Parts: sequence; structure tokens; C-alpha cells
Amino acid sequence: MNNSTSLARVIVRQIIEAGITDVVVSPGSRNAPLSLAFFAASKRELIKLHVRIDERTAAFFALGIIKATGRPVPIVCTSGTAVANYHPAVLEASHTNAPLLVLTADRPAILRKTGANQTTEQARIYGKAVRYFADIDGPVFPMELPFDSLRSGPVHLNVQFDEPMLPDDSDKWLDEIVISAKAFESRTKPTTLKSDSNRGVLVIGHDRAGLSLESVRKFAKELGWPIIAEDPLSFPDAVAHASIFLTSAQIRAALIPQTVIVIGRTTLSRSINAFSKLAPTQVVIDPRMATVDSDRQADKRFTQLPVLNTHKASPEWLDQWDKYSLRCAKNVDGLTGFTEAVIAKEIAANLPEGSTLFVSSSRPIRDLEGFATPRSGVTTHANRGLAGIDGNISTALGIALASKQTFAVLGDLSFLHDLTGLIHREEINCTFIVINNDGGGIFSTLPQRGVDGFETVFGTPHGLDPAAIAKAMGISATTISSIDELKKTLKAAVEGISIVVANVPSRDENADSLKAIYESMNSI
Ligand SMILES: Cc1ncc(C[n+]2csc(CCOP(=O)(O)OP(=O)(O)O)c2C)c(N)n1
Ligand SMILES: [Mg+2]
Repeated sequence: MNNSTSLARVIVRQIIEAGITDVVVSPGSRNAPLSLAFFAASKRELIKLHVRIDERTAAFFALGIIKATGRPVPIVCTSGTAVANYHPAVLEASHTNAPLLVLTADRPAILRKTGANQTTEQARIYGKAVRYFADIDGPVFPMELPFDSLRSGPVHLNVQFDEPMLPDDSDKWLDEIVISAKAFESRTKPTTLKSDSNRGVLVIGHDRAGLSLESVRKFAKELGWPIIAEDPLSFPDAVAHASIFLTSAQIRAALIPQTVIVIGRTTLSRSINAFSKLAPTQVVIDPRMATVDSDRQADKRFTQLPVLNTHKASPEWLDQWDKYSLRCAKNVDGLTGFTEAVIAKEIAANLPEGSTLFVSSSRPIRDLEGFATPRSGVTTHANRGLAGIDGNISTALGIALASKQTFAVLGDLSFLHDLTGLIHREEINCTFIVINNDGGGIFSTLPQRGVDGFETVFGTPHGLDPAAIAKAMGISATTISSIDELKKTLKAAVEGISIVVANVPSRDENADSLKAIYESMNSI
């Protein structure tokens, strides 16, 4: 057996034996030893092999599988620019501590800087974004893969393969594989959080700092404080519409807390961040302080959920929150029309029990935060590590692969940004709802609205019809223009991939109506 084949098999064997179930491969010659070893293993059903021609897509697709399964996923590509196409997802994985195992093929180190084809500096290309890096050549094996490092984020192995790279023997090596699944959770001991506050608030960032939903729900219940959840679909007991009524400085002043505990990062609403800053004592719980956010400010910092030595909230404090929430809910319930706010409210209310939701950055995730009535029965995901509008179709499809029925709500630019995510030959069930406001709606809600050149450099209208693009790619697509049609979309069985485009009023109109809603909070 040649060196390259045997190096690849050592790696593939350890991956399968660790209980890893999926791998995403992109085409290329230099990665042939790994691709063929994974293919041989997949024929024996030892691992599921997914193929994506676009490495950016491949890496985000893997990230989606990681989100839905909690297990590490290896990605395999050839040398050169392919490696750089993984970078966006590696960054997202780094900022969410996601176990992405990046396997990039390379030519032997001796060929670097010699003008050899498709050869560049791949060693440490992802810099501090990976928890472990190794530049592997033939003579270093046998070696142990750094699975421990995957517990806190992505790992990069740059694997040098020399010719010959095709196997010259049988698949017998697969007979010896014995799977003994590893646990990939962190293993540190919790410390105690002591607080005498009875006017405390728990604020939960959208991705819960990567902590499991069950553990955060249990923590929140035990704490017994009002909950502000960026993702109201995961916390049915959260205060409804907090991000909306806290836009009022008067209401913020009436609700100044003694202590705020923040789980993860709150990145969606200025109102919530302005509110959190009012608390004399701020506590942050986030495993990422051990990796990417080490300088984060707070009075007390925890890298995992602490044991509680706290007081429950006083009934008066809970009543105050209920009062504002109910008054705001009246305004929200009165909203009508086929607008972004109403669409978000209705999606939240009508997603079938047991379904999974992926939501893109920018307006859709913020509209759900503000306008959804908190509920249970839906599993939600988003790319909040760096809030990129890239890789969203792919992430959603990775999630959908490992979930029962998935809906993905994307802005039109997020959709257009990742069209190559739709290129594959797998059977995946996912309904995409594209909120089409012909450009980046978020920018009309920011101070740059109206500056000279706004439409050119911020709004970026494209004039394209996402449904027509999807159809041209052989994907079923429809356009809807009423809440009734939206409800039908959410009731329909999710079979295969389909695109539902909701053409909404102009970005300016939307920003004006949001402004009016926020202003109305001063008089509730
Ligand atoms: C990769 C990447 N490029 C640029 C941005 C900056 N950005 C944030 S929101 C946004 C516009 C998103 O538009 P769309 O997906 O249509 O959502 P909308 O704001 O209209 O709801 C852009 C370009 C980003 N977050 N990620
Ligand atoms: Mg848009």
C-alpha cells in the first residue's frame, strides 16, 4: 500500500471509530486518498458521504449537520483556493465553538514556494480561528487525531499527499474498524453564582452560548427571574416582545434591574443591550470566554452554567414585566397586512409542532425576536457566531438533513449569497421562505438611511426573482402575497426542497412602520 493511501486510511479509520457519522467532501485530485477512503467506508455504511462542489457551501453544510446532531463533522478538500473557501465557516465555527474538523489536502512541503501548481501556504491559514493545527506528512503517522481539541471548536489538519495517491489494494482495512463513540461535551466542574437580587433578569442570547436547550431551560426555571430570550421559540416562559417595549427609554427606566445574567451574546437588539447596561451587576455565562471572547467585560464571568445560590424574583417585579409585555402584545396583535413584522409573528405562531427552524441574519431573526409570541415545540438554529449572510442555504440544508421537517426563513440577499448551496443530489426536506424586500432591509433601520449613495452601497437592490432562479435550478418555487398563503405554506408537508418567496413592501416602508411601532411604546 502506498504512503498517501495509508496516511488517509489512518485518519479515516480514527474518525469512524470515534463515532463520527457524516463527512462532506469536495472534488479534487490532491485529496483523492481521503476522498476514496471515505467513499469506501461509505459503501460499507460506516459513514455518510456528502459531496458539495463548492467548498464554502460544503463547510456551511457541515456546520448545519453539527448544529442538528451535536457531533463533529469532517470536511475534505483539495489544495489551493479550495482551502480558503472553507474560511467563512471556520470563522463561524470558531465563534460558536463548533466541532468542524477541517482536512485540507496539500502537496508535499518541499514543493511550497517553488511555483508548483495549486500550491500555497496552507499551514496555519485559519490563524487563531482553529483550536489545533497540524501540518501532517507521511512519516508522522501512526498518529492520534486531536479529538479533544474539537470539544471547544474547529480543528485544522493540513495533510500532505505525495504521488501515488490512488489505492493499490483492496478495502479489507475496513473489516478491522470498531466504532466506540466518543463524548464531545466539555468536562469542567461548575462553580457557584451567589446573588441576593430579587429584581434580576435573565437575558439569553440566540445561540445560548452553545449550551444545550435543556440545561438552559432548567437553569432559567430554577432561577425564577424574568427571561428575555432573543429566541422566543425556545423559551415559552420568556417575556413576550421585550426587545420592542424596551426601545422606550421610559420603560427601561421603570424596569432597572439589580442584576442581569446574560447567557451567550446578545447581538440582535440595541434595546436589550441598552437595558442590560443599566444593571449595576452584570453576570455573563459563556464558554466562548475560554476561547474567542476572553476580554469580555462583566462583574462575574462563568464559562459554563453555574450552580445557583440566588433568590427568586419578587411577585411585584414579575408583575411589572407582565404589565408591559401584555400592553405591547395588544399593539402587536393589532398589526395587519403582509409586512415583515406580521409575517414573522405568523410564522412563529403557525410552525407545526416538532418542526425545526433556521433563520437568517438581519431582519428575519430580529422580527422573530420582537414579534413572535414565545412558544415551545420548535427547534431553532441560526448562524449567530459572526452573523454572516453567507452559507445560510447550506447551513439550513445541513440542519434539515438531520431533522424531521425544517423551515428556513432567509432574507433575499442571504438567499442569493448562497445559491450554490442548492447544488447537490441528496434527498433533503426543507422549505425555504424568502422574505424578498429587494435588498438589505436592515440598513434602512440604521443611521445611514438616506445618505447619498444609500441604495448603491447599502440597499443594493438586485431586481431578481428568487423563485425564477430556483426554478431554473430545477427546484419547485412559488410566490405568496398573503398571510393565508403563508399559513398554507406552513401547514403543507415538507417534501424535498421548495422555495416560497414572500414579496414584501419596500424597505423604507418597513423601516417607517418599525419606527412607528417603537415610538408607540412610549405611550403604552
Ligand atoms: C457575509 C456577509 N456580508 C455582509 C454582511 C453585512 N450585512 C448584514 S445584513 C445585510 C443585508 C441582508 O439582506 P437580506 O438577507 O435581504 O435581509 P434583510 O436585511 O433585507 O432582512 C448585509 C449585507 C454580512 N452580515 N455577512
Ligand atoms: Mg432583504
